[in-house]
Amino acid sequence: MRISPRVYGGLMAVLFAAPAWAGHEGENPNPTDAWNHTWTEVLIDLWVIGIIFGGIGLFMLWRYRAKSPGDVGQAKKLSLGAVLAWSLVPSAIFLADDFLLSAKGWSLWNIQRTVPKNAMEIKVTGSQWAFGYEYPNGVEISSTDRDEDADLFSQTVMEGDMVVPVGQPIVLRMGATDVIHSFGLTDYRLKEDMMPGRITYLWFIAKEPRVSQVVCVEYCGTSHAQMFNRVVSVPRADYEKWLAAKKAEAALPLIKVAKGPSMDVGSLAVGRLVAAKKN
Ligand SMILES: [Cu+2]
Repeated sequence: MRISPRVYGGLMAVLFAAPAWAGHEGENPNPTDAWNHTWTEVLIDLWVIGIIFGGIGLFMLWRYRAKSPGDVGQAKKLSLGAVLAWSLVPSAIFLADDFLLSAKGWSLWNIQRTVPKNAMEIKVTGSQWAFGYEYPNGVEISSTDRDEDADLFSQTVMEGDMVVPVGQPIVLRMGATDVIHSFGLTDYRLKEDMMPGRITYLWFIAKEPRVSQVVCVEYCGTSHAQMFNRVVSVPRADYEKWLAAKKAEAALPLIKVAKGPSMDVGSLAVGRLVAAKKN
């Protein structure tokens, strides 16, 4: 079977036009959009390549099928040019597309690693088995503040949520106190390890009010599956109100709620809550 240069040209054009169909180039530096965009391109290219090569394979199966039980068939002698073309052209198509996607992945990685100058920093600490957050004004939140029977799909802010303002780039500076954890913010297509003795970071920006789940995505011990909480993005005015309320709550005198030599972060938070309700 001969495939004319025109057909090859057409196939390549379809393959390389695919990224353009997938969206617009470089108009928005929001990493979440960029990750979604690149993933769409990869999927489109996989489909295009799959259909082209699968189609050629199926055509060959049909074209050169055995026509009777004794039909053995004979390999046609190919010229050197045909052998080279059949090996190199498909490889070149694959490789060129791989290089194109790698280059786009590289530019996306640069977006993800370059924190905007106006980003607000939140310190995040992973420990068995909780995420702790510290805001620039000293407010501290822990995922253990969450009620055990809390509705995780609730659309309102609850205890233990990390709350961020919409439209504000947020950079998370992350570490761990014990073993390796990993901060998985799947709605934003983000994941970064949290390690003892090393500070890692990632940044994101919420485009609209929404509730997103954070999960630990590095197995970190018995209660790894309990290590999750929520990132809730709200309009800036609501964020300021929430932050001020948290600041006021933190200033309340602590009352002892746990007997024994030490209180964990959860009991401290409960202590503040109890004090807040009394006032
Ligand atoms: Cu963990």
